[in-house]
Amino acid sequence: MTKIVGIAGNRVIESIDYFHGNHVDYIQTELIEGLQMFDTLPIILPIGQPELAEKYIEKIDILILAGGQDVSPIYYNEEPNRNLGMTFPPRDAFEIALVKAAIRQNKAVFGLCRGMQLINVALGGSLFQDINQLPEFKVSHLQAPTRECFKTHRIKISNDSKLSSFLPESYLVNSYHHQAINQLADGLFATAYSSDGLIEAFESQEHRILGVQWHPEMLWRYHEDDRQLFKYIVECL
Ligand SMILES: [Mn+2]
Repeated sequence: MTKIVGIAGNRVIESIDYFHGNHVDYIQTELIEGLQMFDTLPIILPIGQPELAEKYIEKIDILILAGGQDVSPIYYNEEPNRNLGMTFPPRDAFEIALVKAAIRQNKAVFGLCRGMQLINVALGGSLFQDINQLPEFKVSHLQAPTRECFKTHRIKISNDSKLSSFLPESYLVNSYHHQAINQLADGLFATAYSSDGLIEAFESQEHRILGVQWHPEMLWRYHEDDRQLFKYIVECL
């Protein structure tokens, strides 16, 4: 059966000049086309009122949360660190409501990079606002300007995880984050770590949740493993 996949959109705040005075809600083409490899109907959910989340979730089978701005620390009760990047609280509020509604309605939820962090915050966890200020994290998790199609750091995947059913224990990923999971929310289990000890994936036993800290949408054209990840999200999560 064709799965309807709702991808929570981002907004180009700075797009006034390019789009003739208009703001634009969007999602990356690579993410849409990764889903279109399989039997899906991807739709973009424009940023809206949190009160609409339940109705949006009723229309979809799978919720996907993509990358982007830092999650506002307002949502995990911290003051902003001076190295916090751009935040966009209306997106956070809408996506937090979508995650909660998807769990209530037992829909699958997949988050990548910021999306993974957002799920953790929605469920009561917290983030490191800037890992580059913390000397214990020695691995480079911001690989730019190395291109996104190249995998740059290694992670270790737990052998009892969902990911281990199609990925090897020692696995290479790309990396574009300066934030990371700090306190993991109740009900989530870390299933992959970088060699410096950051959580690179989590799942839930109770709910249909998978989060990864890397960007599979930038990799699937080049790496079969990442096509398998999209297949898993669509067919098994
Ligand atoms: Mn990383």
